Amino acid sequence: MSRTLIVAAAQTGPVARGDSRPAVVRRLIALLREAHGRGARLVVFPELALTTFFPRWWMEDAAEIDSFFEREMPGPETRPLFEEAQRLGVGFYLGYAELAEQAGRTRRFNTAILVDRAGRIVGRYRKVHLPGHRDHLPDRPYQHLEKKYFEPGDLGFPVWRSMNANIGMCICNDRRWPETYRVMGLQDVELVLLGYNTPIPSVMTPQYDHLAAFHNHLSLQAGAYQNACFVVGTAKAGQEEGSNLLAGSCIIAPSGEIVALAASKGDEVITAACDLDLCAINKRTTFNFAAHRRVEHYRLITERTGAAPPAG
Ligand code: CDT
Repeated sequence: MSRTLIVAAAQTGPVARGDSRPAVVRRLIALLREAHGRGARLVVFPELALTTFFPRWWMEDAAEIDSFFEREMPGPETRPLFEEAQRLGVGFYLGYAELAEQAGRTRRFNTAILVDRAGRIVGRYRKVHLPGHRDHLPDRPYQHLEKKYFEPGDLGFPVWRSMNANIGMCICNDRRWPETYRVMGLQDVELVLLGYNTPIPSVMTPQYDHLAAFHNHLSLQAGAYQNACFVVGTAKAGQEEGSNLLAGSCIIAPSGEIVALAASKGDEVITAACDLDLCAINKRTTFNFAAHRRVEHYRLITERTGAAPPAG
């Protein structure tokens, strides 16, 4: 039986600070319907898809901060997306800001969920590699305060067997780190799903702003090739509250080739027919981990966090 799955990246254009959740959810549903009309059975939405990219602003008022977070998923405003996806028989990835009450403590994460075709949440991922800074830098027109608003994810990089595929998730900056893909590769991942908000100029590396699109694809293509899996990267793109967000949503094959690419900076669906059995080519040969990895030489990867020069 063919394991070809039509997958969609549902890129969105900007979401304004004043856009209501129901209005954003209506946009996501329109994209979901378009993807379904093109045969997609799995749709990937962006990181923090329900709101504007609020970590660009320093905020101190707790109620204002909490207004960007979801306390339940689905909640009354997001349930229509779940219901429509279930009606259409389409699974999806959705990024959002999660407020969780755990062991008597309020915790905030940059989260993505995997929802199966029956509308059940089958996977939850909390962003591990939080970029930016936590201190107030008021001289900048835009900041990148993910380290202030979120805790690092506490769930690792699981892979779920769902929809006849081995599926993993990560979020935005995670895509730049080879460890992200390799931990999932070691669980035989076939599809890595991720959403992103990549502001240009970057607060970290303005020297490389002209290379933002290149670095995006470089990271996604390397992750796919070196771990013999498909990667779906979905942007929130365009001029959002005066900040420019990178577009370039794409679907990458296990060969590392881009097989679908968004052409706009707005709401746009791209699809690819992903033959999941193609993953086996490199999983059995060049990247047959069991045959070729030499873990005795990789200890520094988990023992040391920051780089240190050689002794002497
Ligand atoms: N959202 C997110 O993770 N954005 C980062 C920007 C890094 S610059 C602080 C990214 O990797 O695209």
